[in-house]
Amino acid sequence: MRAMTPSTLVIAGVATLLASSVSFGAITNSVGSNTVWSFEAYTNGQDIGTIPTDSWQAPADSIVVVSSNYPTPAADYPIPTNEADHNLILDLRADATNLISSTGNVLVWLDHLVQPRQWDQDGDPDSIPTDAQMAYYFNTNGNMVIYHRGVTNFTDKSNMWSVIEEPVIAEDSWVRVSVGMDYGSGALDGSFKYFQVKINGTLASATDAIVAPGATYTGNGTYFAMAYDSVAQPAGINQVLLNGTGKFDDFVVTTNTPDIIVKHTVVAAIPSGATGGTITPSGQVLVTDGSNQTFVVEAYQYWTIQKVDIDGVTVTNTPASPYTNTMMAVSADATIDAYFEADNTNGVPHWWLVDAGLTVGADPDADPDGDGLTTAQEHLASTDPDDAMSTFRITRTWQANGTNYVQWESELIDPTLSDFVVESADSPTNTFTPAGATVSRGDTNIWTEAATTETFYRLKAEE
Ligand SMILES: [Ca+2]
Ligand SMILES: [Ca+2]
Repeated sequence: MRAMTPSTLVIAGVATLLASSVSFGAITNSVGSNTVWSFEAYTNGQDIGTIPTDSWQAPADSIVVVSSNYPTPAADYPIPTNEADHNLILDLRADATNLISSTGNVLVWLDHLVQPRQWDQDGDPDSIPTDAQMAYYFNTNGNMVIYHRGVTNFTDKSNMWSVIEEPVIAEDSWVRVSVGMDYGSGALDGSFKYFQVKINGTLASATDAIVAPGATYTGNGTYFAMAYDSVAQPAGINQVLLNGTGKFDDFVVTTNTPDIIVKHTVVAAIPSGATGGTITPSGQVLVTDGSNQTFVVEAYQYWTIQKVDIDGVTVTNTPASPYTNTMMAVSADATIDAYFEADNTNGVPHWWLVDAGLTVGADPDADPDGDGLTTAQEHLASTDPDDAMSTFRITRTWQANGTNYVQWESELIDPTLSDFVVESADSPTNTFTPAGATVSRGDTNIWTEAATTETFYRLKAEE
């Protein structure tokens, strides 16, 4: 059996112990004991290619156990989503081998998690050992591609690669791959035996796979003929090869059918730049395949839910808050985004009026503090509509070391408004034009530019 996640991780096992493998280690892993590598018992940073009793073979520092939290950012080592306990995973930095003895077992499952790199070379990998029984890799479309013997009409017995159309695995996603090597079922015309592959729990199907061992050829089944002349060899796996680089975890070799729990990631978010409420739960939410997941969107006081999108498609506009959405029978990764809008009068947000000490019903066109600016204008200028001393004006100018400085003050800033614009002119009667880059709103705003001649400045606030 041999599998590949390129740039690639190839996980492979071959029918017989290769002569070359004798020189670098003896088989110490027996399937009879349901061999498991979760890597949780190892030390962070440990090179397991140096532990002879594990039967992992690789150049030094090639197969290193790393913490999912190391190094930062953790995104470099994301935790697999399919299992609960994943503090440590295997970082495969070069080809590695594991020696396994499964001789005498009629059905052997190799169950594992990989974060594959996609094979971006022209054509299929061509370095598959001649005695490999099975191999796989992922192509640039996110499809698994399986190496097996062709059985079309039972006439073509050359090895081939089959693209598995579904499911598609997103780049950088973890995927659970379970390969069942069936050494017990009847050999087809005495030439070869079969295997099945589950991708995140779903059996892979292909035109060149048959519906059952020994069945008449119809195609579009889930049983792939093993590559190589498996019947002529002792039934079993001796070697698993991981080719290329990638992340790998929870490798189990067992005679039991794996208990596969597939989970999907639903990312629940208030998109960047949006504000005004909450979505619960939020962030990356793991949902067991086929189960339901409820999200609650709630607007803050003085805010309204504008819309909720699932996978970029709006599922509701201005629903009452709180709004509850239950994703039914989740079968794939998804996103849910909540957008909010501020309750307002003529564009002046009610939350801003309340923050300013006014009421939700305050007239935006009134000037309660008598500073000459309406409340709507003070909103635009980020000044206090309830304080006559707070108004839109330059508070200080000075010149130093060949630089002109212009300063003004803000408070009660609505973050959705644009930056301030500073305009300049040679004389107050000339046309003012933008003086350069805008100034983001802060408590104290200072504009500078190289002093040339005498210059007049004015401030502008925009929505
Ligand atoms: Ca005013
Ligand atoms: Ca004022």
